[in-house]
Amino acid sequence: MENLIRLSFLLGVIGPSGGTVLLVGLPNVVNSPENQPSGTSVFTFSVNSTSSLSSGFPYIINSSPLTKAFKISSTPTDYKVLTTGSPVLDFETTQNSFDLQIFVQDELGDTDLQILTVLLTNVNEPPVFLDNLADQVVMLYISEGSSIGAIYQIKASDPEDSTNTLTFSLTPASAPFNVSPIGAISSTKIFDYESDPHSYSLVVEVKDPKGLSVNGTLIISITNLNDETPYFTTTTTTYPIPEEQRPGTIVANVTAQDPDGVGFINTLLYRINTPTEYFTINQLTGVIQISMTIDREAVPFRLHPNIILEIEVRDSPSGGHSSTTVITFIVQDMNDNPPVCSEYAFSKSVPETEITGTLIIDLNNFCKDIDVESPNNVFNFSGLAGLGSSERFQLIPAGSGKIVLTGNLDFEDPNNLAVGNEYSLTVVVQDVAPPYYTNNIYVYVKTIPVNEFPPVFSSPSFVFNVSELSPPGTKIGQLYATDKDFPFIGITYSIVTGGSTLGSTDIFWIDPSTGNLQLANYADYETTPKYVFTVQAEDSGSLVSTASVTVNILEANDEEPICLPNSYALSVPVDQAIGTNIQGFRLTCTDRDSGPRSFRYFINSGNINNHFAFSPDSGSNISSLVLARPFDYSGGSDTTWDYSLRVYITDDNLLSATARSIGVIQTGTVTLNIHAYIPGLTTLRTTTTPAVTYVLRTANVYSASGWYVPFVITLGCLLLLGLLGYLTYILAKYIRCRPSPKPDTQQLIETPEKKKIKHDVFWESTKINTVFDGEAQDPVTGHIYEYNSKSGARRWKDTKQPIAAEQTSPHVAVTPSGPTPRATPTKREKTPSNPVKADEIALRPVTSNRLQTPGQASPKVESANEGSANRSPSPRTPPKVS
Ligand SMILES: *[C@@H]1O[C@H](CO)[C@@H](O)[C@H](O)[C@H]1NC(C)=O
Ligand SMILES: *[C@@H]1O[C@H](CO)[C@@H](O)[C@H](O)[C@H]1NC(C)=O
Ligand SMILES: CC(=O)N[C@H]1CO[C@H](CO)[C@@H](O)[C@@H]1O
Repeated sequence: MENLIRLSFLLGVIGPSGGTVLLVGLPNVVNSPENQPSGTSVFTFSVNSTSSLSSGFPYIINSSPLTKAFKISSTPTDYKVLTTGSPVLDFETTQNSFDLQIFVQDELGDTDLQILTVLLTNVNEPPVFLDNLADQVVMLYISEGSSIGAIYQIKASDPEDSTNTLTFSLTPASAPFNVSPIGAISSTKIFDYESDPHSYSLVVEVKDPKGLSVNGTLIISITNLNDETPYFTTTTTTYPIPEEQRPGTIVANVTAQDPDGVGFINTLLYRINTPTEYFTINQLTGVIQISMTIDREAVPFRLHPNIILEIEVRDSPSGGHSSTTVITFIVQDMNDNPPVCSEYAFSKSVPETEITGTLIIDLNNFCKDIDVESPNNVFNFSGLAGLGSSERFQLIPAGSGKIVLTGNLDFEDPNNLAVGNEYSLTVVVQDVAPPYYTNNIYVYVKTIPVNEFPPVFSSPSFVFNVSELSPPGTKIGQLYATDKDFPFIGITYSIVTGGSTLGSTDIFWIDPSTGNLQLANYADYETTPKYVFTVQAEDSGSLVSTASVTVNILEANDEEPICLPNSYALSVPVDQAIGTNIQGFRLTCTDRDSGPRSFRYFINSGNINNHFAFSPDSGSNISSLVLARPFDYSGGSDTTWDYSLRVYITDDNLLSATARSIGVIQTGTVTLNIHAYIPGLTTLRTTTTPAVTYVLRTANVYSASGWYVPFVITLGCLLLLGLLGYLTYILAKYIRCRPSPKPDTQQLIETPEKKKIKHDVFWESTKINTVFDGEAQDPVTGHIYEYNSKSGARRWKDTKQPIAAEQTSPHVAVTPSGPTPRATPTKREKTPSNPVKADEIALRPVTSNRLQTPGQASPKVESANEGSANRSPSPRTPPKVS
């Protein structure tokens, strides 16, 4: 709608005008200075109108040249042409004249149009910068140390005339810069970044000839150069550090500075020049850390605990400046090692006699602490304990490792028995510095028994009795010795042969362990009735004591009576008087261990009708055989002519009855053969008793293979039968008319064979030794005669020359005629002093004994008989024929 109105207004202007709107006061030309800012009033005018103006009017509808540098604003009273400031109208650069067509229209459509010419007027302007100073602060950087000289060229000109000379000045004037007339700024000194201001702010003033000026700001910064050597700021050069620090532990801060300034702080680089594996340094911060645990006790720190490092700081990774310093780490000892002992268990043996104050063991010799410095390497001992140890062992001085005996270990002390012979001690070895490491040490003290006392016999002398009958092995007694030593470790007994009893150990044996004294052999009282010897008791430690031992050998009846003759043949006439000695027979007994009065005689068997007895029957070593009861053959009481007596001789006569029952009785035995005969009867008795020896001799007068042998034997037998018949006849006749016995006048032996030998066709050579084995007294003459108990042969005895008679007595050879070479008288006479012959030995037991009636016993004869018994048991003289 409004546009339609405006269009119509325009049409009206162009058409007929006759309206009431007028622009008042608009000159044709108006001057306006150049370069006016926006809103500057150029011209004021008013409008005369009867009606209201249309909105937006008055209005610059056109300008020449076209510009928007002007506008119209209204006030309550008038209207003003103002500069818009855009564009700024500059005299030197824009058109200087502008025609403004100002149009106004009211609501009635009335319009007016006028032209206002604006002429720009020139105004003097200050110079302008042609460089960056024109619109900003210019930053300039110059390195420190740069040489003096131009640093900047100002470019400025005067807008009115570029040829105008401008003047330049700098403020503040104190700044070490100046500006030349042509605008060249120069430094007036060599800058040191470290000592001078790092920047300068300069105001550059440029004046034109008319005095207008323009200011520009110039900031000059001095740039730092790496021209300085860094230096260490750390003043500490010695660092004591504990040993055994863990890797990573910070042990030192090395700091350095670079005079080049703050801007270069991060470029300082640290390093350790000395080769080391124990430290590292942070190359940026200079912090030194442990990289490997250091053991003060190890080589080389044990001897050289100082570690010297050269530290270098450099202000550039490459090149640049560097300096070094030396720091020293002193590795300090820590108590990181306990006391260590080579052993923790010790065994010591101590004699029981060890005296108080003896050092048992010094544990210091076995323990050490490898820590280097005191007190880390100092330790002590304490807490000595153990059963029974308090009274006996102490650490002296206290705390030391010296265990000293302070009590007694005597085994013989009963108080010590409770503990035994070994003490178990514990000791604690401990550091004296924290953390107080400890270790237990065990000391076993074994008490060794000492042989202090010799064995002592229960008695200084011992007397034992032992029977000589006791067999080897018989215990004689016990020797007992004691030893005060404890523990008792055995006594060895032995016989120390002493004095005159050499060889006693052959008889005795002592059990080395028990002291039992035993027989090792038979002891013979008859040889040695008493032994005295020394016995020794020896303990295991060779301490010895002795005792005297007397062993009495008790005589025992171990020998049997030996009686001679022990076998005999006797003859007794039937009319022998009672109580008389039979044929003078007697037994002579000896006993090596029994006295002469200890014999008892009794006849054990064969004593039929008790005809015989021994007198005395006890109490003598000689007893005679006597006739106890008379013979009575005629009355028929006796029928036996031959008696065989077994005689026992015991040696217990002196013993009591009880002793006999328990004692040992030895018995000898004698066998007697007794023949009773009728006196006066001559007989030839061929017996086998030892009294007669038959020697049967045959001569080789015929050949066994001859034809005549059977004939001769038959003939011989017939002749022998005839002879026997004749002899029987003779005997019968003789007995029948026998005269009364007259032993002292009759020859009792005849040799009836003499008449017959001429008929013999063979030789029988018989040698008979007539032995007079008995003696008797002729009741008529009182003379003693000898008789043969077997044959009854008798002879008078020559009591004055008994030995000579016996020695010279020839054999009685009752032989047939013929050669008997052995019985020649010449040979006998040549050897009177040595009559013993082989064929006579058998006769000896008989011939060497004679019975003797008790009343006629003559010591002289006895001794003579005994003395000659061995030398000359000679045969008796041939019987005397009276
Ligand atoms: C070294 O410096 C670091 C950091 O500044 C600090 O934590 C440390 O305690 C210092 N160490 C020594 C030993 O000075
Ligand atoms: C017999 O005993 C006596 C002492 O009574 C003695 O002198 C004599 O020698 C003894 N005879 C024999 C053979 O022992
Ligand atoms: C136009 C202008 O600001 N001029 C100033 C330039 O600097 C000098 C010195 O500082 C002043 O004195 C001027 O007024």
